[in-house]
Amino acid sequence: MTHCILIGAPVDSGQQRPGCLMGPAAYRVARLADTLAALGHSVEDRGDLTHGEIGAETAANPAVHHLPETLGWTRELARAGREACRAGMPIFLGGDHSLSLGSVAGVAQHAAELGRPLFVLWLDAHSDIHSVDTTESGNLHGTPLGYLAGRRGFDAFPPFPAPVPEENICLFGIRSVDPAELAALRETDIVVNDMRVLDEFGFAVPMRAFLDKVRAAGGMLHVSLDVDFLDPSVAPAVGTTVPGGATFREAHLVCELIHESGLMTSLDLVELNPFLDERGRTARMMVDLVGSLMGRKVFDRPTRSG
Ligand code: 4U7
Ligand code: MN
Ligand code: MN
Ligand code: MN
Repeated sequence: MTHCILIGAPVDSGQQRPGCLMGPAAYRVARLADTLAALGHSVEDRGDLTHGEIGAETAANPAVHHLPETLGWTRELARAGREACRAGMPIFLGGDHSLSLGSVAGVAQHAAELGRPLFVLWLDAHSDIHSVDTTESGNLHGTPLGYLAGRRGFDAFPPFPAPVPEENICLFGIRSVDPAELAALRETDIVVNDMRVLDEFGFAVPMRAFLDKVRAAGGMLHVSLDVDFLDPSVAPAVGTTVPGGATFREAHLVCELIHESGLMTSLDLVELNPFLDERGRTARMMVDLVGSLMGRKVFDRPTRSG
């Protein structure tokens, strides 16, 4: 059993469609805490963070918007994340994906203090590897992977505490990559399991390969789950839908494999926009997936991977 620490992060500044700030409330209404408790876990809800004091920083790239607010969130989330890691497993309730600029910074700081390698699994339609300099939309929810991988172009941000080595990062489910992101990815050793790979090999084989690598290294595993990893037909409540995503069962299988590995040490739930939802079904889907990530199964059987 795990001590789960819920951290509400009503971040809305990393993109331009209002509504993600309602995410933490929607997860609570969809009974996230009860779902975890029913699986035998202890749950501590630390409530919602705020971005704290903000400055007047500007970026050279004129497209970038809400930089000071995003920096405020980043500082606050890094602080709260590091603190929560010491007490249990943080589950960050977003909020748009710019929250991972801070959540992973806090987690990385903690892993560095323990002297353990950190691995990051990015479940997303997008690669989110822009920098502040390369983003064309100016939406900073497209940059967190660039920051945590230690890319250039984040001068306005605090230096990332312990950049995650490229080989420790796995993109999973992607199907929308901008030209500048493609150029960046081509230069890295990041494992790119795009939908083309998953169509051919299925979800289980590449997922097990990555989890085996984490286990062999004695690593900690941060999972960042973007709602748009899922196909819009099962998860419509997101501003950046991309067709051809994970089905209901594919997503659950991924979560079940992660649970069986016993490796996950922190989790982001990001990009839910409850204002775009249909009677709460996306919020409930996400809570359901957390159930699978945290041990819900139909039947007990010996597992192949652990
Ligand atoms: B998300 C995009 F142009 N790449 O930079 C951009 F396609 O956190 C999308 O994965 C970013 O939802 C999506 O704006 C960020 C776009
Ligand atoms: Mn996305
Ligand atoms: Mn994302
Ligand atoms: Mn999005």
